[in-house]
Order: sequence, then structure tokens, then C-alpha cells
Amino acid sequence: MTTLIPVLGDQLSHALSSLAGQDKKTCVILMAELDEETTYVPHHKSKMAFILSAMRHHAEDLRSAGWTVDYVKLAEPENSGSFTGELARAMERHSASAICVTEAGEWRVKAMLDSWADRFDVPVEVRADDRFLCDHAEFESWAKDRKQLRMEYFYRDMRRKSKLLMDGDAPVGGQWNFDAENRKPAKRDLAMPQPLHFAPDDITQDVIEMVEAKFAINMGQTAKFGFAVTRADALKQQAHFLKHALPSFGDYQDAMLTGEPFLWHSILSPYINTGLLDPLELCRAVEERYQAGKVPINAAEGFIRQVIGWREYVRGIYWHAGPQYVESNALAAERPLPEFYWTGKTDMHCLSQTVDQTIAYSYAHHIQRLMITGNFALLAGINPAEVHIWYLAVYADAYEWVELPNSLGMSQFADGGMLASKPYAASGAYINRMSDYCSSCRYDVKQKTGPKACPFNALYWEFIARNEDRLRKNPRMAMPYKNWDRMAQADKVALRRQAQQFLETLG
Ligand code: FAD
Ligand code: DLZ
Ligand code: SF4
Repeated sequence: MTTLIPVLGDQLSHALSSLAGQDKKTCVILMAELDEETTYVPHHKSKMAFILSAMRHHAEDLRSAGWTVDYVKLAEPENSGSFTGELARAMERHSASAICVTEAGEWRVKAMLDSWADRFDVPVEVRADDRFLCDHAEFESWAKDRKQLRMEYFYRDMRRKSKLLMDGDAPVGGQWNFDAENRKPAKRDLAMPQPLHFAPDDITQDVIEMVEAKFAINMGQTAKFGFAVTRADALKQQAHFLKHALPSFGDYQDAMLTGEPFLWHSILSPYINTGLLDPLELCRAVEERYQAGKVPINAAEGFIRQVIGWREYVRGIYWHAGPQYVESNALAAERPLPEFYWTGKTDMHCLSQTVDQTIAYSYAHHIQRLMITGNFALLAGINPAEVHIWYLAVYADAYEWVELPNSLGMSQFADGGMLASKPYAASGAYINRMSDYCSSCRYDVKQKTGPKACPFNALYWEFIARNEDRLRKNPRMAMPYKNWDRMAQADKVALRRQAQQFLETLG
């Protein structure tokens, strides 16, 4: 009687639900490096190296903990390339009489898991993924009968449920949200924290060589690869963040600086999303730092909101919206994604900074993703499906359940406002306020028309004009339309012509 337990690449947690209560003596854990998973989008080389190396290390950790692990490498000649194919081969190898798996993180893989009960003649148990605070049923019951889904109200329920930063029934500090204090631009500072760099060990080095050989044309440099690939090292980065960056995390959450990819961010999302770190354990550690007087409330609350608010909320939206969510295109945006998203070759400094660091580190922080690459795509009317593939491919933390609502919903407004109350559209003035990018750009952020004018300025008004029928009635868009209405006709024409000329250069 052998139970086969497939563990997927984003299920690298010792406390995974499919492992709970199992008898190690009668179970075999199956882990597999798969063509299907390494090619469903053109993943960044470092993203792949991170996930595959973390899988190999996790297999070793599980063996040390007494589990039997059957691990199939990508290069093995008999590797069928798919979860289902590898499960079928492993069923024979181990004469398995049952399958137990933790539910998949996305629709595509869920469909595979759902087919197993028919395909294999043994009982298949699919267990809920309890690494989230809010399960599917709870989100559905929260969303049911609401006219609008908004993160803020969901977040308050998650605070009450988790008891994080709560004083009885009231939020600690008298407010649920301290975001108003979290919009400071940053100045360069020699004492700025940097994330830990974990030099690749032999296992990681092997994986990097394999990825460089097999996926030579994919985006990304592995030369600067420094991700943790074990839980032990991920915990070191967690401790490093709590001590050195968390105190200023809130203040500079929205800031951007030339040559500074990481600022006061945690760089923990790859570890949380693969399962190396536990999000609730992390939030409790943040709360402890606040209670010990080591970090201010705007930092602690701001961080906890990202994890039990935004992260849980986007997961809820992903499953609530259904598998067809990916096809949404509420603003009918059809322009192809410009080539510079893959190469960084553009003279818009904000964009080249963001894409270049993405190529080097497979990382950009939230405001770069939302207000630089996301904002540009929104203003330029890039097809949201292409934008989605790009975000899913290029970031080490990208899995569809978390990436899709963020890119298609939050950043492209392609779901027509299911996730966010208004489009995150901004002109160059916002980028200039929150960064130092404009001071070394060939464009002038103050100019709206002419050869030196910052492209974001005309594109912003073109976006407002182009989407008037769709957006004018949105109360949160009242101000931009008031300003548009006040503008002289000749200025409107000049701005739209400027934008059109620029868009033609994108090809
Ligand atoms: P920090 O700034 O230190 O934040 C702490 C943690 O909060 C993160 O590690 C993450 O777990 C969580 N978090 C913060 N914001 C969000 C959010 N909006 N949604 C979900 N979790 C959040 N995050 C991903 O994990 N995977 C993605 O594929 C992804 N794609 C994105 C695409 C776009 C267009 C945008 C605008 C955002 C995306 N995000 C994604 C959210 C966010 O940008 C990243 O979580 C964050 O930049 C990760 O870096 P960090 O760990 O340093 O985060
Ligand atoms: C992202 C990824 C990659 C690149 N490769 C693998 C792999 O070879 N084997 C695997 O089990 N998982 C991989 N993953 C992560 C999966 O895509 C992820 O577990 C699914 O998306 C399920 O949500
Ligand atoms: Fe970006 Fe415009 Fe500033 Fe240049 S001037 S960095 S294009 S916002």
C-alpha cells in the first residue's frame, strides 16, 4: 500500500497539507522538473534556476526528514514532460494504491489534477492549500452579494481573523490603514539596506548551467543570481529584512531610485510563493518587531496589509473570477508589447531602469511594476494578454494566481474594475515626484509636447480621451475629466497628435 504524493514546484513547505498525518513509511513523494512547466511562458532564466534549485534542495530536506522522495530531473530521457505523465510513470514504479495532493495554485494545473481521478484507477485525495488565511469558500461568502469588491474591507476581516495588530476589536494605533504616511520619495543614503546575496552552491550551479544551455534565448542574466534556495537561507533573508529594512519599509514603499533595485523592500515574495517561508509566521514576526518598539506602526501595518490584505485578496479574486478572467480586455487595448520590455533598450530612463534590473535580478518592486512598466502599457493601450505573459515570465515570484489579478486587474484595468476602483494611470509628474529617474532622462518631464517632451504626459491625456466612454462615469475619474474638459481644444489636439506620433514609433 503506497500513497504517492506529488509535490509541485510552488509547494515547497514541510507543513504542506498533503503531507500532514501521512505515514512516511508507506508514502513516496514525487517531484518532477517538467518541460510543460518550464515552457508555458518564456520564464526568466533566474526564475527557473531559483525554482528548480529550490525544488532540488527541498527534496534533500524532505529526505533528511525521513521521507522517500522520487525526484525526476528535466534532462532524464524518459521524462514525459507533464505532471500527469510523470504521475503515470511513478504509479507503475511504486505500484501506488492512492494519490494525495495539495490543490493546484492555478486553473491550468487544477484542470490536470481534476483529471487524475478518471485517469488513474486509485483514490485521489486533493487537499485544500492551508498556507492561506482565507480559503475559497470564505472568500466566496465574503464576495457574495457585494456590489463592489474592495481590498480594504476584506483586509479588515483578515486583521480580525488573524488578530494581527489588533487591540480587542479595534486596530492597533486607532486606524486600519496608515498608507497616507507611506508615500515619501527616498534620498540616496550610504546606509541603505541591501538584501543578502546567497552565492550559488553546487546544486544551484548545476541548475544554472542547465538553464543557460537549454533556455539560452530566454530573458535574463544568471550572473547576479543570489536568491536563497533553502528555507534556512530564506529565513536569514527574512531576519535581515526585519532588522534592517522593515523600519523604513512604510516610509519609502512607493519610492524609486536610479541604480537601487531593492530599496527597503523585503525581497521575500519568491520564498513566500514557493512555500519556503510561511506568510503568517512572517507577519507575526513583523508584529513582534512593532510590539518590541523596533519599527513604527506605518511600517508594520503597511507590510502586514501587503501580505494578509493584498496577497490574500488577489488570490480570492483569481479563483472568484474564473478561468476566463485571463481573456478580459475591458479597455479594448490591442497594441503589441514593445520589444524594449524584453531588452530594456529605450531612452525612457524610468523604463530602462526597471527593465534592466528585471533582466539582471528577475525582480522589480511593486511601484516599478505598477507605475512604470504597468502604467506605460496601460497608457499606450498594450494588449493585456501580452502584458500578463510578460509579468508571468519575468519575475521570480510570478505564478498566475498572484500575477494575473495584479497585472490584468490592478495595473491594466482590463477587468473593468473588479479588483481596483480606478485605473492606475499617471503622467510623468507622478514618476518625477516618486523617483530621481527624470533627472537623467533624455526627455523633459515638464514638457507635454515637442521632441523633448516626456512621452508619459501626452500618453496620459490620450488615455483619458481614448477611454472617455468607458471611464468618465467613474466617480474616481472625475478630476482628470474635469481637467480635460477645461483644456483648450488646440491643446487637446496637440497632445493627442504628440501621443499618436510617439505610438507610431513603437511599431
Ligand atoms: P514587499 O514590497 O517587501 O512586500 C511584502 C510582501 O507583500 C511581498 O513579498 C508579497 O508577498 C506581498 N505583496 C505586496 N504587494 C502585493 C500584491 N499586490 N499582490 C500580492 N502580494 C503582494 N507579486 C507576486 O508575488 N507575484 C507576482 O507575480 C506579482 N506580479 C505583479 C504584477 C504587477 C503588474 C504588479 C503591480 C504587482 C505584482 N505583484 C506580484 C505584487 C508585488 O509587486 C510583489 O509582491 C512585490 O513587488 C514583491 O517584492 P517584495 O517581496 O520585495 O515585496
Ligand atoms: C514555475 C515552475 C517551473 C519553471 N518549473 C517547474 C517544474 O519543473 N516542476 C514543477 O513541479 N513546478 C515548476 N514550476 C512551478 C509550477 O508551474 C507551479 O507549481 C504550478 O504553476 C502550480 O501552481
Ligand atoms: Fe520616465 Fe518621462 Fe521621467 Fe523620462 S522624463 S524618466 S520618460 S517619466
